[in-house]
Amino acid sequence: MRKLKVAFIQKNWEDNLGILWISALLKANGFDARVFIEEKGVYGKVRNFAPGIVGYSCYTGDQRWVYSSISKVKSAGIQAKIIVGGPHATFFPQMIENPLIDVLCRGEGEHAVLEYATALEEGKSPYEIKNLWFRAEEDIIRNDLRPPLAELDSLPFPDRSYYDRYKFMATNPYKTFITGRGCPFKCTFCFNHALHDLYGKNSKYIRRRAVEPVIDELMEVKNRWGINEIRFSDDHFALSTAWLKEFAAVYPKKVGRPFSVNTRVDVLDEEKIHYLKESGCRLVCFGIETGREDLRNRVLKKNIKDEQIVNAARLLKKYGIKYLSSNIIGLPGETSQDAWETIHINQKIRTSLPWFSMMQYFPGTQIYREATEAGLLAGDFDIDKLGGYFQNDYLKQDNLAELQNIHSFSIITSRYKILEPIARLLASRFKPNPLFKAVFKASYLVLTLKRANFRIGRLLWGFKYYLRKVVG
Ligand code: B12
Ligand code: SF4
Repeated sequence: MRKLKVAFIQKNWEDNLGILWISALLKANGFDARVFIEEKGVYGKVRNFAPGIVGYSCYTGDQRWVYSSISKVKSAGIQAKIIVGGPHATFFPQMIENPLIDVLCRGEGEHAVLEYATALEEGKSPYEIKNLWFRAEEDIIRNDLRPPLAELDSLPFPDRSYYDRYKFMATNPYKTFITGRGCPFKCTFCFNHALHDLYGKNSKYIRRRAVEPVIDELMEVKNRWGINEIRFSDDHFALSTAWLKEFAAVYPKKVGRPFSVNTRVDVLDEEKIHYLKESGCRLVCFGIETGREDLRNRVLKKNIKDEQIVNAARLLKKYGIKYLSSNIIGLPGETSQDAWETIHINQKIRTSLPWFSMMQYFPGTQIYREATEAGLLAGDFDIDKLGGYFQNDYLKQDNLAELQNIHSFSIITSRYKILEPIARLLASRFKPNPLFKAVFKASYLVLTLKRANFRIGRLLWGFKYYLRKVVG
């Protein structure tokens, strides 16, 4: 065992596969790595572990928490190098200017962190390690990116050993897995085109694990901690028919647990849906984004026709698979009628779980660049103040308040068309207010319960999660 230890601290009681994969590779190379979840007394526990490196994964919106947690690490007297990675660090590398951070990682972290830990352990200079940026003396060292890892199966399985210390995580009825990385599409609001551009057009960005190791990983987790239901977090689980066919031949016999996947409607056909059903897929999540086909394809570059959405919904219904649609309100130039069109298409296809966010303008994305250039983001727009998926207070558009109200009524009117006239009246006449927001929260709660199939075990776990997260 090597001497240097690496601690990762995370905010949420959710598996962060990025961190778990880095931890697994460190352990496979003799380092002691440990994932800590923020809770009472966590900084004392990290201090007792005595890490030489403390790492954070940062999504856009998480920065303030990351900075405050690093301050607590320092106040606890933990003398460790601080490294931050994840999508926000990748697209907003200016984070390295913050004196709280020693090292920033852009792109994939497994080999970068391994090389960094090895350099520290062996007393060698880390300053040329690819993917890493450093604040050294007066200057910032910006190293190039290495190509994306060609063979995902060369990695050990994500290190879930922290379930043994956090029993609550082990009892999570949903466990998350990933069978591939990368997405071939170029939607302007998503991080994928930006990441692909960063790696270079010729890089092998889209990678899929073989079916066998995926099943082995699932079996390992099932046998050691148990699995109730699975969420595959891949951007596109249903890209390849051959992969799905092979998966369907093994999964039901060996793993046999219900699962949900993300995909696009234009890659779904009856054969793929048949294999998904045969495997035990309970829920398919796909993006509609907007009910206005022209906005969907011109502004968001989604390249999906209404007809493809309707067709996929019909097939999923035929096979008895529920579907969740993700929709966005607050597109640049979106009129209130456009937003209602998004609700209409959900009414038309009778979406089982209509999920609506307010547009998040993330740094690095094409839509962020275009909106900034067009002066659409308010002068005081500050990415450190992003409030999460359901909030956007900074789009400079006269109808922003009405769009926020439509968002509040989006889930309920997608399900109950009869409520639309009254919702339209309220949305156009009143300012956003706590009552409208309560309507959203209540309908979102029902959607979450429906997603959990109203099963008591899941509901109880969800309730405990809420208490831990919100009450502490
Ligand atoms: C599953 C998922 C979730 C889950 C679980 C999140 C979690 N905490 O684990 C849930 C549903 C809770 C969720 C919520 C959110 N999510 Co989310 N989510 C994903 C999803 C679909 C998969 C993540 C994943 O496992 N990826 C696979 C791993 C291997 O990749 P990775 O995390 O990027 O990690 C690699 C590198 O980034 C790097 N790295 C990561 N962490 C670290 C840490 C260190 C120290 C180092 C050195 C390197 C490093 O190395 C890793 C291995 O190579 C991604 C889309 C995607 N395809 O990644 C979106 C995604 C990450 N989510 C995103 C966002 C914004 C969010 C939210 C912040 C949205 C919001 N504003 O509310 C919330 C809140 C998240 C939170 N605070 O935890 C964005 C991030 C964009 C951005 N610019 O930050 C993504 C990319 C979606 C998108 N299409 O834009 N999310
Ligand atoms: S298809 Fe989905 S994952 Fe792929 S780029 Fe578009 S939004 Fe992102």
